[in-house]
Amino acid sequence: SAQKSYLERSKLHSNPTAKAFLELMERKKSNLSVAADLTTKAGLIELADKVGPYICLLKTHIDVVEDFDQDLVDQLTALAKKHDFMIFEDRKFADIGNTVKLQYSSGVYKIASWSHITNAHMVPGEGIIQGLREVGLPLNRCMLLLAEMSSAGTLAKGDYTETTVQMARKYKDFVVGFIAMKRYADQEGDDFIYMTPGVGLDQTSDGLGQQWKQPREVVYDQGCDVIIVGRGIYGKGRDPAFEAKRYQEAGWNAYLERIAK
Ligand code: UP6
Repeated sequence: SAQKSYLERSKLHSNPTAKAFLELMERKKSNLSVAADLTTKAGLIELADKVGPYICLLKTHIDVVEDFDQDLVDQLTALAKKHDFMIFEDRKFADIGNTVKLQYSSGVYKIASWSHITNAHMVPGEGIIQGLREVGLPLNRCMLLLAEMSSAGTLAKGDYTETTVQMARKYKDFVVGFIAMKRYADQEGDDFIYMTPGVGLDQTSDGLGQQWKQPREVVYDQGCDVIIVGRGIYGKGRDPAFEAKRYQEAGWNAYLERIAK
């Protein structure tokens, strides 16, 4: 499906949220997700409003926000409507099925109530998908599996990555894609959405293991669908709206080039 347009893919997708997401990407001409890793509510809302016009997906780490409250969720939800983007809480669940059910539905953050997409590690085995699916499927949510990571020395590779892909195939109604560094070979009926973090136009590493690649390498060479960009957009001295536009163009042009291959 690397050669198909997001719109063509949306028409065939069985998960309603993935379908709506692919449509949104095409409508907005954006395959950019901003990783909004800010620690205050005001900062997060301000960033979401500034980059909103350029993104398809706002990626949050809600547990780093010091003054989290329900009003933050309400405001993010309103901004998602205003600017036409979806929300992805990058929770990286990693526990047994019963525990992740509680972490996803309950507690301070009630992630399932507001986040269209979330994700999980496969370390615990397939029970983690079953648990999240029980909560998320009735709410029309969907999830990604972390098949690979962007960081140096990651253990998510080889057999681990392969088994993760097989598990996604088994729960296709809820698992709609991967956090991955490259697109994997399609099997009959596959249409996974590939989202790739570790993207930056100006720098290649952060001194803490993060490795940044160019948008074109990710989307054109590796065939991934969504570029996830954090500090390249909101980092010190940067103008987030200006940078978001720059990454939106880079990501979209690489996609147009890819489907024209
Ligand atoms: N992230 C990665 N690599 C992964 C998975 N997730 O960097 O393999 C997440 C980080 C951060 C964002 O948790 O929120 O993507 C990357 O931000 P950056 O562009 O500022 O490095």
